[in-house]
Amino acid sequence: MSNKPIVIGVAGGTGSGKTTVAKEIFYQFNEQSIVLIEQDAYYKDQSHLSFEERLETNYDHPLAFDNDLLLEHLQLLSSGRGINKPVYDYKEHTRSNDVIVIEPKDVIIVEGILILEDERLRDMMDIKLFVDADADIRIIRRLVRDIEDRGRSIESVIDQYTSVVRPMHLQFIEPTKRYADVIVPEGGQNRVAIDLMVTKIRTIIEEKAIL
Ligand code: UZR
Ligand code: MG
Repeated sequence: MSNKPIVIGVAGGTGSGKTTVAKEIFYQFNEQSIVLIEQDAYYKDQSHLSFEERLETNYDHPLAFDNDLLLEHLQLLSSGRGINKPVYDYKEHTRSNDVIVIEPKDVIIVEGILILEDERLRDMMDIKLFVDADADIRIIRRLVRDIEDRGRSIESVIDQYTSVVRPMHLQFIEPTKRYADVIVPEGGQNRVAIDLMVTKIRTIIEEKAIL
């Protein structure tokens, strides 16, 4: 890999299908040439807080993320150096002691609810996507996922959604749609949008190879 990598941002609200879109793009490329970085991995280290204090954190607020570290890592990858990607422990609500070593690649996909909120991150991206889905579909997906995968109760998911997730979405996530190059409706199901993205990325890679 000789040239600067292509950085693609995939934003969108919870349950919008952004992780699916990011993975669908990811799987179309050779693992040697692409890497997927989840903003979730860059939730701030909270090891200095007690477990009870960590439960009080607003995880849908821009300040919950260590964007300085994410930016530094994107810059390192862009300059051809590897990174130690942090691993977030959802059970303990803090950064774990593990890291994942990531070598530089041709294509970097950055995926997360608030990746378009930080101007410094936006400036790193060549293509910015906002995956869109109606709020009723998103809450249904979130309910199923949190109950099945995270052992939450219906009441706790609804309570968290109405008190935190929804207001933060309206205040911080939805407004970042304006920064997107492409708005993708019906996220993971949208084959046309995914194929268009893959074609576009391949074109950029080929152009860079010729330069
Ligand atoms: P997606 N989140 C947790 O539930 N627990 C944590 O420790 C850290 C994050 C949730 C976060 C946000 N909110 O809505 C969601 N809360 O992960 C973002 N509360 O992830 O886009 O995949 O839904
Ligand atoms: Mg996700």
